[in-house]
Amino acid sequence: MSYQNIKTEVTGAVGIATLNRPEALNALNTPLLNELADALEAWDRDDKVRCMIVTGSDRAFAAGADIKEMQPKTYSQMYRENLYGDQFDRIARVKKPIIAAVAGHALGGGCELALVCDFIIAAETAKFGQPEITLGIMPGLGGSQRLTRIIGKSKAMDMCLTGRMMDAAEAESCGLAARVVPAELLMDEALKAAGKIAAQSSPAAQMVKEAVNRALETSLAEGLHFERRLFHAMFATADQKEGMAAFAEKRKPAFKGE
Ligand code: CO8
Repeated sequence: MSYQNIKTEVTGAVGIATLNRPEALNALNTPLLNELADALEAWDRDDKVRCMIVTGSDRAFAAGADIKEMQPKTYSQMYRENLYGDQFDRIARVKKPIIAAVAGHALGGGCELALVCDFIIAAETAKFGQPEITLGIMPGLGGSQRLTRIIGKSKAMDMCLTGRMMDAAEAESCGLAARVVPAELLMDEALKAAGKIAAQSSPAAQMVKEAVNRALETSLAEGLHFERRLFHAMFATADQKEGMAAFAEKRKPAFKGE
């Protein structure tokens, strides 16, 4: 598949999608988001890929949704086209784990793209923000919802109301970023984490993703019930037999994703 706005490669069992609109600091426009959703969905269907990374450049993960594309739109166009919304929904439905490897600016839709991935590994240079308010608008791709569930009301209000940026250290301390690493090690660390995930049972990794995401959507009692049902279901997989047999036999498991 050849793309114009992203670069893709598969290393081992890890699919890497690199946003590639350097002239616009990877601003997310419709063609880029279509390509990204297409690529991630294709890897979701491909048994050879078991984990994915979305990344940008040293300067910007993504400096937001494309302001120039949005500027002339009317209410009715935004509503009818659901601009960017369909692609974000498609990405949110990807079942395999996705790591966001973030360096530089992750602003507005860029921060929201990192949030729709499963966890964020940030370079020390990363800067997160929801500056929509400074454009006379508000977040529209999860910045008032996913962000609030992750960093809490007070910090989400601060980010969304003032439009200020958060550095990598603050992002890690409030749980937005899972880890912070030196910029030059960002892809090494992301690949190491992705490789580790890809080496596990693929059904187990996908069910973990589903269960953790469910925690953001439901009550504790419902979430615990859902987790328990998935846990029981794992005993129908060959990978559960293999993982536990390997432990008992003091050897490495060879998971087949079955
Ligand atoms: N959209 C379009 N173009 C952009 C964007 C963007 N979000 N960000 C940067 N660019 C372009 C600039 O226009 C510039 O292009 P040109 O050279 O043609 O003028 C080029 O990228 C480089 O940018 P700068 O010269 O500004 O680079 P600096 O290093 O000086 O500044 C910043 C970097 C601070 C990141 C600055 O570019 C900036 O403030 N960008 C905008 C950040 C922003 O406001 N992001 C939020 C956008 S709104 C949004 O994301 C809403 C999402 C919800 C959509 C909901 C739909 C349902």
